Amino acid sequence: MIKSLSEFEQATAQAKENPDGFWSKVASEFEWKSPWKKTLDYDFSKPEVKWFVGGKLNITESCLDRHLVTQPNKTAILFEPNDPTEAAQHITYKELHKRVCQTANMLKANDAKKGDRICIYMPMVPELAIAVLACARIGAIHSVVFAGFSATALAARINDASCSMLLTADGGFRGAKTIALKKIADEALASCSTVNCCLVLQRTQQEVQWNPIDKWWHEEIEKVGSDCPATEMDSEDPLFVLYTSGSTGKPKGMVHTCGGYMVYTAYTFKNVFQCQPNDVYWCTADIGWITGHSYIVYGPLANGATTVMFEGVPSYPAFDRFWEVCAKHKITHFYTAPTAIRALEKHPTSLVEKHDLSSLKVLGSVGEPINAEAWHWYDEHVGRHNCPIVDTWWQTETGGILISSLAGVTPQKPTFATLPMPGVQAVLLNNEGDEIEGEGEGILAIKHPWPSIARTIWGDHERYKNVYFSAYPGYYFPGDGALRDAEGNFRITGRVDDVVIVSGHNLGTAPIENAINEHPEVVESAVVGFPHDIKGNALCAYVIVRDMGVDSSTIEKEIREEVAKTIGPIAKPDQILVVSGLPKTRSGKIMRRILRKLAAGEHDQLGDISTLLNPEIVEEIKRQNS
Ligand code: 7RM
Repeated sequence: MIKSLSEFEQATAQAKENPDGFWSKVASEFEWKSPWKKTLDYDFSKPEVKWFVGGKLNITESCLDRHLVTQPNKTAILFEPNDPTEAAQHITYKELHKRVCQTANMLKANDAKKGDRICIYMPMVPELAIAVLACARIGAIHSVVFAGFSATALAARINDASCSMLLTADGGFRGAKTIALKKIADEALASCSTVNCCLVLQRTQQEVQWNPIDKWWHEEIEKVGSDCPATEMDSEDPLFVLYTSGSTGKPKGMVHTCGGYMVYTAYTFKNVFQCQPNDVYWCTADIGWITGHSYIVYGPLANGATTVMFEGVPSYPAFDRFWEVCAKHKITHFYTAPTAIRALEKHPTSLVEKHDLSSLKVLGSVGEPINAEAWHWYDEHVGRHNCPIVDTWWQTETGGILISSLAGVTPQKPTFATLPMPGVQAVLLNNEGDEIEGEGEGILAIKHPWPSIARTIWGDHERYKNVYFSAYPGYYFPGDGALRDAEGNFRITGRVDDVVIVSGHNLGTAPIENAINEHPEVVESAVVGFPHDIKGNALCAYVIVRDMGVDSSTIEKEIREEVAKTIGPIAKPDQILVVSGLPKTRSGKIMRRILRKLAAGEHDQLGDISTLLNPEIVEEIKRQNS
């Protein structure tokens, strides 16, 4: 573990000078069945990336087996149910190992084989993490689909990867609601011909329809033993596919491989969060997202940490649920998204203050740029100015954190993700693709591969090349803009695809949103372009205000003044709509594609909005717009 700024600087220098030597040393801390012959083979022009070439392993041996010897009775997974009156579960490493092996045997007994794709559509219960690890145990490629997705979205993902099996549950609890997962799965499977077995976990005990390919999890698991040797995998065999939305409608199945993913997620977990042996680490994401894969399951378990799985939502039974759980389990590390912080920030601080949060040592943020107000609220009310905040920038495609401070070790700076991890060569490019030196603003790009970079898009290597390696040859292009201060700290400014040309001026919507968010009444905003007869495009700002009862014409005027002052009069929005919410993906990202259509008046061309967190907000905006 990196323990000081000078150790960090040393690691960064070593990794830059000799990446192979650096990562080879890191990788030697894990369980390998046989060593690799070459540390790295890559060519960004193809593109092709291979790490730990020829190495053989099974990731579950590093996540489970090796801890059996050293800490069998330590809690591996601490499960906190949706219903606060239901008992929490403490699953030790020994128990987890046993349940993973048993589940792996259940998959095998139902014909699952190495290389098969298995879709997992489950609520946030321990069996979800166990299923993921069971797939890894037998070398089946898991494809977890977030349990909030619709039947159409689920079917598209199952078909894209030709999954042969589906793991699901009768239903799931989410706040005051229950979600009929089996019913949605049935609807999806009606158009999925490759699936020949559906294993159903009982969670809600609700009634379900039964089809010939369905089997009850609890019956199947009874039939098998708990001895399951780990299948030998090549370092570059796929570990999983995870879908992420693209700029077109078709989701991209990002493929991650065994060796590099293990090494990098474990390395970044250890150094970013600085977990100590008795700490209790809680990442509030869902395992349906990359954050859950890397920093609920694989990263923490590879480090022998205690990782919390939370089934519920921040608002149930009340808006203090996060803080109640922190106090209950004496959480030391709390990792969440800015969207959650902003939602909670709207409620009285007494909801935070009434809980004893003195166990907290480190706070984390992920998913979008964290605005200054949310950062300070988090720091003051949750961290009580006593917890370093790690603002971690990364993507589904990157597998692990690329830019972040190391908690309490490297300096933090509000709204800045700060410095790249050792081994990550982040650069800023101008529009011509030349590197910008020193302080500046531009397009973020990465020069050299890190071990957990996605290797391809499932079934579409050409798209992988076009999206990530073609715009700026020789670099990985993540699609985000950034600025860098004199100390080399990066601040991610937002997606660079969100650029609008107004009267011939290229305007990034992210800085305009930042300016609008400076208004004390504004909680969150989204700016999009829409066609305009004279300007080509004009700007529409959707804003959420603290108090919906306020006089909106005053706010509109003040917002225009603020934007004119910080960016220039050209960036003043033509239209400002005060709304009660913004259409968001289930992981909290604003769906600008939908806002653009709404601003353009194309109300009937919104496409599939069923994957939204809050589809009802679309109706509200439509009404306001007409
Ligand atoms: C981990 C995750 C990736 C996109 C990425 C950014 C944005 C994520 C931050 C951030 C600013 C951050 N994967 N993003 N983290 N922007 N600061 N700390 O979210 O594939 O779902 O999204 O999210 O735009 O490209 S993701």
